[in-house]
Amino acid sequence: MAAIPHHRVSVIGGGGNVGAATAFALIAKGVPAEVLVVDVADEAAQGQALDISDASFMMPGTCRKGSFQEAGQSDVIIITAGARQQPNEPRSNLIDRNYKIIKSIMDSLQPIKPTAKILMVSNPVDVLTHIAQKTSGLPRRQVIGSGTYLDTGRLRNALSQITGVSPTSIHAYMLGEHGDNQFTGWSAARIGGRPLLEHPKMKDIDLDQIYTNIQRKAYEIINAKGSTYFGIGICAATLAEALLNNTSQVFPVVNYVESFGCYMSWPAAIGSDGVEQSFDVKLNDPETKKLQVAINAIKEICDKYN
Ligand code: 6V0
Repeated sequence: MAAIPHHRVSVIGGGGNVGAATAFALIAKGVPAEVLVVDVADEAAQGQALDISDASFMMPGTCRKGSFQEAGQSDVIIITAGARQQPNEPRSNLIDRNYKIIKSIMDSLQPIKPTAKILMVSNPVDVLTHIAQKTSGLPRRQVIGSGTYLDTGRLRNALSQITGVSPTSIHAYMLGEHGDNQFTGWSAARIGGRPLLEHPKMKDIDLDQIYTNIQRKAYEIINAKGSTYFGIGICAATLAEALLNNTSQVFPVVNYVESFGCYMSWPAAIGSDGVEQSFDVKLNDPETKKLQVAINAIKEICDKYN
């Protein structure tokens, strides 16, 4: 029998689509961790864990079904539990349904390991990250959300097709809320040390159309197959890897930004203590207005859950 890896990552809601895709991505990426699949739907958790464990035989990670108590003692706790969007339903509609679920999960996880990091994925992810921090009792820097990381991946893929440059070499972000109040930080975007919008192939590009395509993509996938999970699965696994391996990579994740006074999808360096640094992105005036709209929208809801 293979040795049990030193680190433990638990996926709460792992019986569902996003949780299973995340657990699978952790194994397939070669993250050397014991991955626990945890869910109130016990049989679904068992089925996903058994299936994913079949994928682990040549990889450094292992996978099994786990309990809430074991999950509370994990190094990284990923939350994918809860209701998902129905076709054409905005993410913000999920708040009441998912608030109760997140609160009950935090109770079930107690006592939570003081050094654990929580990664929220369930929607609306900005507000649920705030609720997870409040109800877990962990410091703010140890509780983050996947936020606009997935949207940023969609943006970089689109820009890569236009410019011919790898998505990993395009420094452009979707910022704000993972929802209707997100916006593109065009003025801060860079490629090869130059402003992205000065790239010759960006000259005649309709920027609003790129934004609209990114906004619509989740709805397009949900309408076609019921839910989205592969993209977010790899995003969540990559963030967990950064937390475990102390990589200090910069991601647009939901983190508490002191100058805004709220959780927000904003670039932050992620390491083994959680958020190591948050950055002061220079935006132009129209973008700053969009940022303020996102701050107001998130604060208005978070204030109800203090
Ligand atoms: P799903 O396939 O219905 O899975 C949800 C799982 O949660 C089910 O297995 C439930 O049994 C489980 N669950 C419910 N209550 C609890 C509880 N109290 N404790 C443990 N498990 C519980 O949904 P899916 O996986 O498609 O979506 C899950 C969440 O991810 C939803 O909130 C989505 O909106 C959200 N997504 C977030 C994305 C992002 O970019 N942040 C992207 C896609 C989906």
